[in-house]
Amino acid sequence: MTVRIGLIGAGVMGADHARTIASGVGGAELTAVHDKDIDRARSVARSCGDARVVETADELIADPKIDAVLVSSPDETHASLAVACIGAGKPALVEKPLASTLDECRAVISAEMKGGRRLIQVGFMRRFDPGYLAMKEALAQNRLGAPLFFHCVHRNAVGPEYLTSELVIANSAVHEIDIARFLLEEEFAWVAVTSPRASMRAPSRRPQFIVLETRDGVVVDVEVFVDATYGYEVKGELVCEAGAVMLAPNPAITTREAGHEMFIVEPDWRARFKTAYREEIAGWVDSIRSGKPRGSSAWDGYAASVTAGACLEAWRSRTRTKVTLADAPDFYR
Ligand code: ISE
Repeated sequence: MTVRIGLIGAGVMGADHARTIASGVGGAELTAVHDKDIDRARSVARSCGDARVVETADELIADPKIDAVLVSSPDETHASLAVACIGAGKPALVEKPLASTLDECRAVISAEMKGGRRLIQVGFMRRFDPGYLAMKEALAQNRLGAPLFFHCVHRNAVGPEYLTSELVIANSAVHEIDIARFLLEEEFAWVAVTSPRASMRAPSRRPQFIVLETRDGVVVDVEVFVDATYGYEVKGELVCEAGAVMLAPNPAITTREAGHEMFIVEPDWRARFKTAYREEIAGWVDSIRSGKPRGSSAWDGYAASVTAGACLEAWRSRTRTKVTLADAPDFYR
């Protein structure tokens, strides 16, 4: 069975996902595209084979010739589209964050639990990144002892214009929150956030430095700087009792020339996580065909948003803030 995918949102991420599907993800095809900007939908559909352009998101979700929906429209539309997909009984890959508010996250979760089927996967692509998967494998082998620190760096060359100091946390650092939960298989208990002065190149938003503590006492620190200018860079180092494991820079080559050694730093997240995005969509298609959920669930999306919310509170209050998250319902275990 070929999974016929409908794409909602043909902007930066949507167009990239469309290209990934069109360039060959086994067992899937891009069948239809919707975007508020119909010309944008047309150009993405045209550039990716013969996908149809659909006037409205509701029409796309209700279309019997579409088996699954990829949601990459603006953050504030994610929750209502996820609930509509659940209502139509259609699997959906929803770009992160799951929703713009915790109430909206909870509405998605209660709709999914009422429907009795896991249909929502949230777009935390790092869970499919070969580097982070190798880190998880190294931890699972238990040669390094228990983790103590997880040091993270997350830099954009120039982050999207809509990113404010708050969204640097809720839209960017949310990646570190999810991947730390995935690697450590733990929830967070406390968080503190501080900011250096703003970069003169981007005076309207502040870089953020986030220090999270898990319930079992692992410290996760995250530098998020979305105006680093030189390129897109993500670093991660897990320090354990008897060793450490870190993400290796992943350039294909390094060049030595005139006394210098250099390698390319990717321009943005689409290039840096190209393999992860492909594996994420392939994993999603696989989960639809097998019925076994993969990747981040709606509960993971909620947990990441709850933790990001506590980060925002900690930043605004300049105080160490408690992260309050109920235990995951059995439905999500
Ligand atoms: C963007 O939405 C992403 O998801 C990227 O991974 C992140 O680096 C960037 O800062 C976000 O705006």
